[in-house]
Amino acid sequence: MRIDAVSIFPDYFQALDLSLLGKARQAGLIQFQAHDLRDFTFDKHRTVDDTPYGGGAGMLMKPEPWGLALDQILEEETDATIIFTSPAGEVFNQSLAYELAQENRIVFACGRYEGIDQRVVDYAATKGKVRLISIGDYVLNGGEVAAIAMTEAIVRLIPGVIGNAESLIEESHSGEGLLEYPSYTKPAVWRGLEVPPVLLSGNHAAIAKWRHEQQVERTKRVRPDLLGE
Ligand code: 6GU
Repeated sequence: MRIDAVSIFPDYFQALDLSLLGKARQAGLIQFQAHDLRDFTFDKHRTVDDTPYGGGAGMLMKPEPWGLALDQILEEETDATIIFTSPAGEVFNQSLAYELAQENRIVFACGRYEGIDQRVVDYAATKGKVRLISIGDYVLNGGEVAAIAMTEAIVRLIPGVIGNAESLIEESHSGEGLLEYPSYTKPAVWRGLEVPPVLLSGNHAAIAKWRHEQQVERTKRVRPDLLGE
């Protein structure tokens, strides 16, 4: 998979050099390239924003640099998914991460200010599959952190990126739709706090039952919406 991100703060994406994602890139499992939107401007101030037609607060990102950036990044590519990060988009979740992990090419268009001229979205739709995606019901200053979060969630699902594929099955938000159970490691007593005795019992059926009860209890308590309640 190849992922590109267009932003006025491409340095944000240095975070993707680290850890598992960095290893996946070194192993050639993914290619990632960040692009500076200002490289597609021609004026002295490298202007990317302007006032909105019809009035209203704040500045909007102007279309011309976006058009040039998308043309250069996509060239003859017709099969890319172009994701506009937007608090007004569909909400990202694990099933969307699985869906996007099947793609060959993803381009993140990271908006700042009050957003991007709508014609950029309409133009992008002539070049590939467009989606507007939010990472939750709160407002960020720009889409960079959202694009990094989505990239991490997507890339770790690509076969070979996570060494232990089993750890993908048991985690929260996959499979059964329950949150993960609490986990413990050694020592058995730490600062007077004990590991639940069932985990030391060696009784695998009892351990599985306890873990499932913990999952249901935790999910009911903090995320009743996952249970349809
Ligand atoms: Cl994708 N962008 C911005 N600016 N804010 C957000 C978001 C995205 N998702 C949640 N809040």
